[in-house]
Amino acid sequence: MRSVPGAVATGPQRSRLTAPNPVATLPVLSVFGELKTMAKKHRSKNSKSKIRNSQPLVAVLMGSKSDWDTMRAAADTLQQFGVPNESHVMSAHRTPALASEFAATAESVGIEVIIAAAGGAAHLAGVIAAHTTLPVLGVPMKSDALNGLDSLLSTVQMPAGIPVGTLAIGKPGATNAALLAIAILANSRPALRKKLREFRAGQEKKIRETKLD
Ligand code: RP5
Repeated sequence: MRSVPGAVATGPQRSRLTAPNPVATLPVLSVFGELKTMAKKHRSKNSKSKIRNSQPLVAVLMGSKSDWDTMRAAADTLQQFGVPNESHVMSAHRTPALASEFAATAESVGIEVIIAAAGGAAHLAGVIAAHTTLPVLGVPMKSDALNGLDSLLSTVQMPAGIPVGTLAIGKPGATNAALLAIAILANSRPALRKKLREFRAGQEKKIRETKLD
């Protein structure tokens, strides 16, 4: 076993990405049978969640560790609502096989929503969405060159057929991606719906009670 270059796990699932390099071991990326077998073996050895003994329901993916400062807002929000989640770095262009493999097998391991963040020519969310019918929420990262406008357009402008629900650029988008993931999960989880309502009520109370100097 060795680390996959450019795919360092961030957060709770650090060990999950120390799989054999799929690029090296799989000559044909579209052989999903093989990919699935490999991913299943890998996941069964690395099934820890940030919330103990819980199967992650949301995966937070990002193209680079440099995105983590922003994307920890998504992981923290999920954590705040008690939603089991996992965070990983994987890239559509630097680790294409790993990204495809993760997306193609996510549903079979219990993931229900995938959040995918990337910057620049940001195609991670689109590539992930291409390999799964799970809802994929894209978060455009603020970029140095164009302040995130490049990331936004690359993520949001999916041609008809493969949707990516795109949130705002940067931290607001990261937080809202988590809240939207929670709203999706809450459709079949009344306790989560209740928490979401309480969260909204808390926000409302804060604004109503705001006094200016
Ligand atoms: C994208 O390129 C990443 O999502 C990141 O936002 C951007 C820059 O990556 P680094 O050069 O910082 O690794 O793939």
